[in-house]
Amino acid sequence: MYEFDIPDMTCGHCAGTVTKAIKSADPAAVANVDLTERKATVETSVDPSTIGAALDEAGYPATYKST
Ligand SMILES: [Cu+2]
Repeated sequence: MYEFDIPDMTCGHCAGTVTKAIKSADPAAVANVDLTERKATVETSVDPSTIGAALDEAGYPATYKST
């Protein structure tokens, strides 16, 4: 499980885009997006940098750590 900090995620539309980006990187990912905290916890079997890159590409640069 990884926790992504996504500072530019500010509204429901952003949260939708973020969810889509995570799913594009790993369709099997289980993503829990917390808009208030501007974070997403993601359960994935792919390398988290792949998800980071997809978020970057979607316009939401993120940092992540393993939890
Ligand atoms: Cu937004």
